[in-house]
Amino acid sequence: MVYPPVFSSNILNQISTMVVILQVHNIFGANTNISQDIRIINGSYAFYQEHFSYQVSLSKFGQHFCGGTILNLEYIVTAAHCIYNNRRPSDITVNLGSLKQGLGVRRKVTDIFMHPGYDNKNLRHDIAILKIPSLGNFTNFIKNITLPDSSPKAGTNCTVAGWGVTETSDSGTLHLKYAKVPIISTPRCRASYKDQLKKEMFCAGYLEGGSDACQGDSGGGLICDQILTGVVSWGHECGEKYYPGVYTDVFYYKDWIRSKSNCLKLISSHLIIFICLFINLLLLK
Ligand code: 4AZ
Repeated sequence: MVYPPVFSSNILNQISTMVVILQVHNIFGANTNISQDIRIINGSYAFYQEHFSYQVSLSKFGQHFCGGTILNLEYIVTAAHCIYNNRRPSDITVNLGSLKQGLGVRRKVTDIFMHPGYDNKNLRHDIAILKIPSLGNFTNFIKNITLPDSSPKAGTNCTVAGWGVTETSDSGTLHLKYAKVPIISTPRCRASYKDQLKKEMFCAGYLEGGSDACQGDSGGGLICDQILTGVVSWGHECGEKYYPGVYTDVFYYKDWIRSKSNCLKLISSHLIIFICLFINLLLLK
């Protein structure tokens, strides 16, 4: 188990979570036939919100459509393909701090930065940044995640989570699910995806098939040792033999992410506006 149980003061919340988990299992029927799974496919229900405090759901008209990860108090990282057909910021709501879809804190997106190189045909540069009104401060349930200092290492054990399609539900899950997936080396993954696997992408999952992200999990983070290492991007089906999930390599985009979401940038742009106003005033005199 990646997330060893810890004792929380919020016992009631945990009990209600457990009740929902039991109910969800009951509604859909717990799947015991793991080898038959083709899609998340062999994941588990998240139990402690604290362990997924970086995870957000993006919704449009109340409907979940993608995942995302909290970068800082004002910025979320997601996949560009999630935003490609949703370009109006105010149509997108970021839902934070809840394992259950539709609950928790909500923020309407105020600005979208899609990677300028994003290509909807081959999903290159599948990364986007969303701006939200400041969260004010972080809590145990809503927290940011760290950006990587190095490229992904094959064999590292990571976690992917989302409300996407599961082995038992084509419409996704109301309660957050997660799966543990190891990073697969590029040569091994290229054997499957050939030149569709570009240098700014990497694979995680199981070549023998099994746990995987799926539709609706896109945009969510692949977290390795508490670091945002990948963004759920694409794959051939879900959980299929020889076809692990493909992720955007966050390290590759670190400078771009920083340039869009860093408060230094904001300070400098405000400074520029201030200097411009000052010069204008001087000229008017
Ligand atoms: C999708 O359609 C999708 N198995 C996301 C992830 C994967 C496949 C498809 C990876 O959004």
